[in-house]
Amino acid sequence: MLRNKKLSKRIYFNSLRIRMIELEISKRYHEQKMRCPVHLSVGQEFLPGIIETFFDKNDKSVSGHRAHAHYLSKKCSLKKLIAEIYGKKTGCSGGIGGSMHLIDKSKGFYGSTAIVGNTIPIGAGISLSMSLNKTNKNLTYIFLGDGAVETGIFFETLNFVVLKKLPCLFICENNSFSVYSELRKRQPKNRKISKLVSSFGIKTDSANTTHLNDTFKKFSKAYNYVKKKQMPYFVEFHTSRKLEHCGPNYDDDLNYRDKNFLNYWKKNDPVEKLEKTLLKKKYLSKTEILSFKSKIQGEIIRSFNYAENSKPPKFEDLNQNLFSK
Ligand SMILES: Cc1ncc(C[n+]2csc(CCOP(=O)(O)OP(=O)(O)O)c2C)c(N)n1
Repeated sequence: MLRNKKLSKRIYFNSLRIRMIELEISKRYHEQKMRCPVHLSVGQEFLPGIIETFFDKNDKSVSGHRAHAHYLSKKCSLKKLIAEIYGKKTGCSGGIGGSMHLIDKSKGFYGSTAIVGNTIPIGAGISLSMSLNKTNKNLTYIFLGDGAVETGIFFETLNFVVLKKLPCLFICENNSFSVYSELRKRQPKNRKISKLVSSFGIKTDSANTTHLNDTFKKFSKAYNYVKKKQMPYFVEFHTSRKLEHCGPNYDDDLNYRDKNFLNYWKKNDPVEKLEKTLLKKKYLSKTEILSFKSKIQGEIIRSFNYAENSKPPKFEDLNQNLFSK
């Protein structure tokens, strides 16, 4: 990836954009105009930044509570995302879903929900319909966290997709925590999620998102495999969130995360690392970074203005979209 100047710059732009959007939500959250809980992806932007570059509108995605970056990786509208968080009718779910219930079927984003693990079987169902309809070679991304691996439906779905040979790509963002509980307190020591999954007879891989080239390579390999062979694949990406589990604040002072863990991710922040690498390689100049930032900031301001100036849904709108079409 880092040998390709244009591609690396695009991934940097995408990741920076997600970070700036999430930080703006965090900054404005205290105004109390966004009245839904928000699970922000600050620290976890690099992978969705890569995924955007593989965009195919006929591929589908499903996600969970921390879905802003996944929605944006499918090129869905930023204005509609912000309006949704503001509870406005112009939002991507008509303003009655909020941050955890995003959807834009026109771009292949088939929804996120708040119940951990809930969309995993939905993703398998979408892949099953792709396989039955013998549509062009497409795939479904199933985004999940390390916590969702502990749900029963995850294992039922793995069995099903292996049995039916379905084109789904599981993207497990392992940030080592489910709310305040560390992985090693929830699962046996030395267990690797990717190894556990491979015992189902599904191809798996893992990468640490601070290793930029390796992350790109592993994602690209998995994507091409599912597209070509129309078989499932699971990749575990190690990552880390910078903010609290839910909300706009930093909560490192609570000490539920080990100092060494936090320092490691502070020093190895993938977006900052990518920026430094691109500057060193002279793929990017400081002036270009400033121009990226001002372009993104302009889009962010327009999107927040759009949300603020939009109307809320009417009471009768609650009865809309109760059934899927
Ligand atoms: C079935 C269910 N159990 C518990 C919760 C409460 N809950 C919300 S997010 C979360 C943690 C999920 O962790 P993970 O899947 O690793 O995602 P992350 O928040 O780390 O991105 C939990 C337990 C829930 N929403 N649904």
